[in-house]
This record gives sequence, structure tokens and C-alpha cells, in this order.
Amino acid sequence: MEVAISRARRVGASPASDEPSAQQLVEIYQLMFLSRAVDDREILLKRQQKIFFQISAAGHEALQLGAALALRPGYDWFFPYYRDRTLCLALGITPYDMMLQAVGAAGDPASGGRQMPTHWSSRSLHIVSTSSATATQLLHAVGCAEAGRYFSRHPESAIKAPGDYREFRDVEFYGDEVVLACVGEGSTSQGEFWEALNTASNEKLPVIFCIEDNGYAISVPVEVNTPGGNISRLVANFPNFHFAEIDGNDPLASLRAFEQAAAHCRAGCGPALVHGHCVRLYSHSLSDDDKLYRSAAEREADALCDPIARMRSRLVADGILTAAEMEQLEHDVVREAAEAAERALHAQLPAEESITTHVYSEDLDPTRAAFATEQPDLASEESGAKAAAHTMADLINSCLRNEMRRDERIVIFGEDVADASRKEALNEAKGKGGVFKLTAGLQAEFGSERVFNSPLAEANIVGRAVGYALRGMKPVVEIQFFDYIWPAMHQIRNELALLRWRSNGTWGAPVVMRVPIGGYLTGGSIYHSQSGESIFTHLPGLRVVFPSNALDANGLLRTAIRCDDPVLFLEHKRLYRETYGRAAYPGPEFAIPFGKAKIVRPGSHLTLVTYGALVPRALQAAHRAERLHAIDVEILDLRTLNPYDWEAIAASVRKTNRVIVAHEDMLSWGYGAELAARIADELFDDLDAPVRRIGSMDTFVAYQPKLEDAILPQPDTILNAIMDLKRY
Ligand SMILES: Cc1ncc(C[n+]2csc(CCOP(=O)(O)OP(=O)(O)O)c2C)c(N)n1
Ligand SMILES: [Mg+2]
Repeated sequence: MEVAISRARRVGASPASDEPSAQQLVEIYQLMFLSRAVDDREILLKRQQKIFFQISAAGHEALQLGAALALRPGYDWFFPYYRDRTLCLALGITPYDMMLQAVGAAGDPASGGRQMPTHWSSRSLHIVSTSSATATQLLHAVGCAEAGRYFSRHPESAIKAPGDYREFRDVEFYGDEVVLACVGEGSTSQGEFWEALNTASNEKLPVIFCIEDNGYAISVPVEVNTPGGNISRLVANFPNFHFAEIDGNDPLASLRAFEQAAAHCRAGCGPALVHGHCVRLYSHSLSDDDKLYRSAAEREADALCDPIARMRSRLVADGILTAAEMEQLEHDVVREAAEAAERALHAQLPAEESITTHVYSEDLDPTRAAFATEQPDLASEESGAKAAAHTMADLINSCLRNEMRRDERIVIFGEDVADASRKEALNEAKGKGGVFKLTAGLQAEFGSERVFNSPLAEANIVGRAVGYALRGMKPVVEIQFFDYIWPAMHQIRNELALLRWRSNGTWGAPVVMRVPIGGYLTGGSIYHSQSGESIFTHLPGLRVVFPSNALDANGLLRTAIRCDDPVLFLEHKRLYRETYGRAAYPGPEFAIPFGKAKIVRPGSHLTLVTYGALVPRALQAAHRAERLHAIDVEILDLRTLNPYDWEAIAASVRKTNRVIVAHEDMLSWGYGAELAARIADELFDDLDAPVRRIGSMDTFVAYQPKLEDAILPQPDTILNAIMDLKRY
């Protein structure tokens, strides 16, 4: 049996025979026992109130150790879950590192005191930052495997390039790398588990899914989560998989199973799923008491399966260690755990000033001047009448095309974004290229590896994109309608936006999500016309962009793609092909920095702060206000909502002393509420009138056009507010 060598915790080289040597068995035992000793020491610290949370691997040690020893840290990739202490110890995270996290020390290498204990991360070992959310990581593992395969096939794309996110991304890949993703049996009920298996199977990806089946999800037994009580039976028909169902209390059975799984993956045959039956020897966590829901007989039966007790007996019975040697080994290990704890308890705590670091990229600021190539290169296209006729849809498409030519790391996926998944069809058919045709022709030019359809599953799209991006690629994904972004919300909020902060800057996922949004469609109705941008501006870590015209869309999308932060790029459907806001092609380097509003109409009597589809409507209202009532309105188009241009707002309000914030989204709790509050707070002395807000009614957008007109703000709504405010 070949035992791969872990970095920090070496299990010596194998003899030629298929059985591990006595020395290897001792080292395997030592690692399992160390894991238990660290758990027990943490439990003590928690009882002494020196740490604040504890969750253990007790009972899972053998299963996790087999996985660790079959794979290579710093070569393969790891997406553990919170119970994977033995896995991470064996891969090279030290007991001291673990204790640093338990006390929440500044030097906690996984998160700098931001995450609970057992939320792993190590860049050098390829252990990707773990969240508490169950099963989200499985989709990251899939995207990670896809990225590894892409880099192996296109190694030239891994080369660093100055001037954009690539400058700050070290790319590593090996042709036969494997990705391990671990999860409890209860969490296989999550949709993301099935979405991950779907793509891993379809794409024959080298992902090993490890199901750590301890029979419980907190207090919920396996048969409640899994019909029939056995996940192996349910997944058996996924194509291309290698399956193994094993006794997870036996470290050697586990090692063998993961070696076979890894061989299947490395050979390019597809993914694997190792289902290990193990036991949960302690309660779910120290916040749980399993005596409340488990019988004594059941708990005693589990205790008899303790992999550590079993192996201890075996080593002594087989004469590999004497009782005295065993006692000495255990004594030394317990001391190692205790010393690690003692040192960590004296470690420095994080400084409060550090709290806001790594919310966004500290390397590349999308508001910076480097993105201010605002002068369009009009010479790059024919001049004359045609030059000014490009719609927002055209210029988004041309930006995507130009950027894909410039940067081979860009991939586009989503629902219906390809021209045709069955490529032969393109011999006679024109191709789809998105339901709004924004990605038309991109698969034809760049091939199916770079532009492809996803399954109809939004979490799959965003979750995989996170996996791609953390490897250094640039996924520019499409969510077909804003109204259907919600299945991906968990991935967006708890993973995409959070990854950088929770890992204290070690990981980041600069994904671009293009999302058609908004109403004024006549017949769009509830599920094709909603807004809701303020829900996303409320997420630290996520940039939110909302252009109102073709040129801005082109320049802002370029910045979104080149920057190092995740970006929600909102495209108003009604503006895609409007006459308003058409523009000449600005050339392949035209970029607009984030956080820079545009004065689309200068004025002196009143400021109107807005964005998106309300920009043309505000212009109409301002025109009428001037013509009919001699009121001179200044209109600010924010263009990006996070960050937003406070200086521009403040300068305009100081000049006009009156302000309206207008948006299409619902009034209550909307984006304007925050701006209005800040204006009232910081510019109170400059105001001659109350701050006004305009938004849609606090309801959904109806199908009947008469109702839609009444629900959404119209030019008249804006005009009335202007007149009203001028009274003061
Ligand atoms: C998405 C999500 N929902 C709920 C929780 C709360 N929670 C934490 S662990 C857990 C049970 C997980 O059980 P299982 O997957 O079997 O793993 P185990 O803890 O048994 O190893 C639950 C419900 C969570 N962390 N994430
Ligand atoms: Mg479980």
C-alpha cells in the first residue's frame, strides 16, 4: 500500500508489501490520538471559559485520516467541513494553529480571530477557507476542479499579467490534481449537494466527495434526512462516479478507499464518492447535549466503535506497542496539545483597527485612477451616423468579447448563455447567446470551454464561480433574471461576499455576476420585473453596479471584470435596446472607475440623485420642470451603488440645498433610505427643505400595464416631487 506523505505529520514510507509497517501503524495512531487530545484540551478550555465554542472530530478520526494520507497537501485541493480536525492535522495544520483559532488570536492563520474554531484555511496546504454553512463548499470544490483542468489545458493563461486582478493571483495547478470535499450525511439533504454531484458527474471532474456519516445531524437521525437511511443507495446512478461505502472507523479501510478514489480521479475517469460510516462520540458541539435525544444503549453501542480505542487495542494486542509504550506515546501527545493551548492562551488578540481590512481587495481598488480611461477611443471604429447607434446590449456584448480576447482566464456560464450546447446545430442555426442575447456569438468565437450553459440551478452557477475564482480565474456568470437570483443568495452572501474577510485576506473570489433587472416592460409581471438592489448593497464585500446607458455599461463592466472584488452587475432590461443612451463603440480599453457619479444634467435649484431606468425618466421630468416651471434640476447618475460617490452628492446638495433620491425599487427600506439618512445627518446645515425619496409602491410589479404604471415611479411622479420640494 502506498501511503502518501503529509507535510507536517509524516507517516513513513511504505514497505513493498501491501500492508502498512508497524511504524506506520503507530504514526497513524499517534495522529488520530493527537486529534482527540486537541479536542479534549479545547473542551477543557471551553469549560474554563477560555475559549468560546467547541466542536469535535471525536469518532471521525479514522475516516478523515485515510483521506488525508491518500492525498497531497499543497498539490491536491481540500474543502473540509467543521468536523475535519484529523484531516487538517494530518495535512499539516498544527495544534498551535488550531488553538490560536480557538482563542480568537490575531495570529490565527485561518481567519485572524474572525471565525469559530475548526473553520480551516491554509493557502500553502490548499485548504480553502471553511464556512459554517453546510454543503456550500461542495460547489466550490466543483469549480475548483474545473479551474484546475482549465489551467492544465491552457497553461499560458496562468501567467501573471499586470494591470488587473491577475497581478495579485498566484496560480498553481497539476494535471492530475484531485479535489476533496467533505460533508456530513445530514448535509446531503442540501440542494447544493445534488447540484455539485450533477456537475461533477456531467463534467467527469476529479472531485472526491467524502460523506462522513455519523448517523445524526445535531439531533436529527439519518433516516429523517435521507430516504431509506443510506445516501449511497440514492446516488448510485450518477454516471462516471466511483463509489465506495466503508467502515469509517477503520483507518486502513479508509486509506484504501481514498487511494482507489484518488486513482479513479487522477486517471480522468470522473468523480468519486466515499461514504464512511463513523460515530459521533461526543454531542454535536459543546452547545448540544445528545442525552436529550439519544438512548443510552445507542450511545454505548457507538462508544464500542471508537476508532481510537479499537486501534489502541489492536496495536497492543499485536505486540506493536507495549502497554507502557502506548502510555508514553499518549502522554507525549496530550502534553503537545496542552503546550499548544498554553502558548495560544498568551497570544496577542486582534486589534480593533483591523476589523475593516479585507472586506474588499487591499491590492486593487476599483475606484482608483487606473480605471479612469474615461475618454472613449472613438477612432477605433467607423465614424458617422452608425458610430453612435450602439445599444447597451451591443456594448455589453462587445466588452465581453474584447475582455475575453485580452484575458484567457475569463469564462462565461449561466442558463442559456451559450450559442448552442450541441455545437453541430451552429452549422445551420444562428445560436441563442442568452435570453436577451447579451452573450451572442461568444461561444462561436471562444469555444465551449469558455462559454457554456450551466444546469438550471442558480446556486450551482455562483458556487462554481467561487471555486473558479479562488483558483485565479475570472468567471463572468449570468443570472437569467434578477427575480431568480434567490436560490444563489446563500452562496452570494455567505460565501462570495464573505470569503475574503473571513479568511483575513487569504482567499478571494472576484466573480462578476451579470443580472438583468427591473420593470417598465409592459407584461413583465411579478417574476420578470422586480428590483431589489438594496438587499445586495447591504452585503459587505460585494460591489454593486447599475449603469443607465450603453457607454457606462461598457466602461463599468470592464472595470468589474478587471478588478479583484466580486461584483453584482445589474443590467436594466428596459435599457438594453432603448434609443436613450446609445453610444459609439469606445474601444477595447475604455474603463470607468467605481464610485464616480456622473452629472447627466447640471442645474442649480435642486439635486436629483438617481440611477438605472430612472435616469431617462428623471431627465424627462427635469426638462418639463424647466420648461413649465423654470425649475433648474441637477441630475446625478450614481452608476455604482457600492461604492457610491458621496463627494458628488455632497457637492451638489451644497450647491442646490434641495435633494430628491429617486429609484425604481420599493420605497421602504430601499437604497434611498440610506442616502436620505446620510444627507440629513451630514448635510443638515446645507438643506433648505426636507430630503425627499421616490420609489415604487411597497408591493410587487403587476402584469396589467395599468397597474404596473401605477406601481412604478413615472416622470410625473418625479415632476410632482420636484414641484413640491421647490415650495420650501
Ligand atoms: C445551511 C446551514 N443550515 C443549518 C446549519 C446549522 N447546523 C450546523 S451543523 C448541522 C448539522 C449537520 O449535520 P451533518 O451534516 O450530519 O454533519 P455532522 O455535524 O453530523 O458531522 C446544522 C443543522 C448550518 N450550519 N448551515
Ligand atoms: Mg452527521
